[in-house]
Amino acid sequence: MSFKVYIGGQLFDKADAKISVYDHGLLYGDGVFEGIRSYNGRVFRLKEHVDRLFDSARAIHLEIPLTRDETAKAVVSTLAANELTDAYIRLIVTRGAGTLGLDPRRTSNPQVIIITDHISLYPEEMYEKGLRIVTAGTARNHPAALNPRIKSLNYLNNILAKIEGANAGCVEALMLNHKGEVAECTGDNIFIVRRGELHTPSIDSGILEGITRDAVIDLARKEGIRVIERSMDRHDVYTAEECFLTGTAAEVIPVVECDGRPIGGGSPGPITKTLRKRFHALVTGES
Ligand code: PXG
Repeated sequence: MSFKVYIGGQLFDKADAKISVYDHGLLYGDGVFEGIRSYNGRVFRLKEHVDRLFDSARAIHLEIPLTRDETAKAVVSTLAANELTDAYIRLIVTRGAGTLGLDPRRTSNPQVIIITDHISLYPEEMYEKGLRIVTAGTARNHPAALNPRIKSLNYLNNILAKIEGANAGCVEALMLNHKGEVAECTGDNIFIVRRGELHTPSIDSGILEGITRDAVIDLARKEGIRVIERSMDRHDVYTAEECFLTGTAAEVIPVVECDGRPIGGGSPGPITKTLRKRFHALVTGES
């Protein structure tokens, strides 16, 4: 099945969904994006994703040629046109076509692109048994260089870490910040359980403020679990009772080993399992 792609207000067949090779999104990774999901025909936290997109755009001085409301409506109508109910949505805004030079003032027409497709999930076995991860040697972008709060089209920082993970036989890799503290994984935020409480790196650890992360923090608090956002180091991960990752694609996924050290008992823990269940109920509208 080939889904129609939204570009600048029009729907195109996949084969005809094209933008200029002079687009600075391609030439320089100059643009921003969101990865979003819909469950049972309902887009999860669409407003939060659109708000983060607009914040990312503002931070790189990019004006999105739609209002927030129009952007949200474009996502919903693209899904409807493709008759998708459980989908993965990639919302992209590029700087637009320009000259072969960095200067964004010499570009015009930022492109709004919406791709919708089926979601490709991690195998069920990974949720049952948990992931092994390794620490990448590549540090997360320094916040004073490219702030990790910006979800930009330049993902090379994370891709380099992902390659290191793949070379070690892992689907995810842990990234430290420029101070050597735990930041996040290449496409997921990280949590640990310590003495029955949930700990996760704070935003000023240099991370993307994950929408799944926010939802899981709320769910944990509703369960009566204390949540602490702070700076963390690898000692915290190595000595944790439990560890899990959160992200739009992964949802809540257990981690059972980091850098060859088993975490807790080496299998997914009870708080992780509860939060995964609660998250699933939240996204599918069961609670
Ligand atoms: N950290 C980083 C660096 C991310 O890219 C998250 C955390 C989790 O954020 P959300 O808002 O999704 O809970 C992300 C999001 C992919 C893919 O194809 C990855 C993300 C988003 C969309 C697609 O691997 N990561």
